Amino acid sequence: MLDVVTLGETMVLMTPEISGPLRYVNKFIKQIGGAESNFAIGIVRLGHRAGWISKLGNDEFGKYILSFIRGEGVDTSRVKFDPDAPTAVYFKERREYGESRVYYYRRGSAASRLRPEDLDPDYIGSAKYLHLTGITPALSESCYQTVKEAIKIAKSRSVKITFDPNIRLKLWSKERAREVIMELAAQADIVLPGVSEGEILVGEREPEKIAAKFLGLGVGTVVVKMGKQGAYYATKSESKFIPGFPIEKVVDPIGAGDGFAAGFVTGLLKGYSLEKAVRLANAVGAIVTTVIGDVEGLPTMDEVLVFMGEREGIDR
Ligand code: KDG
Repeated sequence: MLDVVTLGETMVLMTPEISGPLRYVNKFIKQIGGAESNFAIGIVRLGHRAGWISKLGNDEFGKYILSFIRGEGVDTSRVKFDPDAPTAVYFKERREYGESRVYYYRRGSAASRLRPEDLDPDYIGSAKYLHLTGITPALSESCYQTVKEAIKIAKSRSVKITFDPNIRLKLWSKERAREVIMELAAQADIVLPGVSEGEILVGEREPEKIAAKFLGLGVGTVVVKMGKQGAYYATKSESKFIPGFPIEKVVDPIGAGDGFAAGFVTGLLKGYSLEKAVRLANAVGAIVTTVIGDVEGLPTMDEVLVFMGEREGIDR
């Protein structure tokens, strides 16, 4: 029995040792990144059970990713190796000002060959939540069909669907992203857009207006991520803005949204109120930004409680 199941691509992440244009970088640290496995690792660190469905190349990078994610305690029993396609790689480019950039080497990857037949309905049906993102349907037509099939299975088995738009404009156009993501989000129980995603998807920048658009489609709960400011949640019967946690020095914001989602779903699994779950989500997202890497900063429940001032930390 799992608490959550998720599916998507994980890549080897090459993180430069220095900031600046990649052409001048000679040394990289090998890490991993993938929105859905980041989320699954986050769920496990926070004390629940998660399964991750994917495909990896039958190569050294694929083996590295599998053992890393399995080593974190995520169930990887439904991960397949594809002998005919490689594991994807992505590079970050660190900048001292503005956002970090990413460069993908993922076209034709093993994960882009995920097909609806790769899904085991009983496996998805054994979880309480299915977590999906807008990255997977952007990878290929077969990935898009796989996400739609996963939604169908979850709905037929009363598994709640959480959906994070995670718009990646290096993978598709704004128009196509809007069309597909809105189609998928409308079928989810919980949608977690960022403010800039709200602008692309529903043409609004105000959290209240973004949430109203998704609620109007029949989504039960919308949580709008507002970065360091915090988040705004809304259902048909309640809504509230929950302030974020100040972070002195953000060293790497990539992965914060996945940490936020893991914190929020963990709160729901613990039976927290929406307000308390969003507060936990804000804290997890903030902590992730303090460590270089997409998953390395994901905290345990004890660490988050200390960070939120709800438990005393003992360091020595
Ligand atoms: O949310 C963080 C992810 O974007 C990162 O880990 C890599 O999955 C990834 C992607 O497609 O960019």
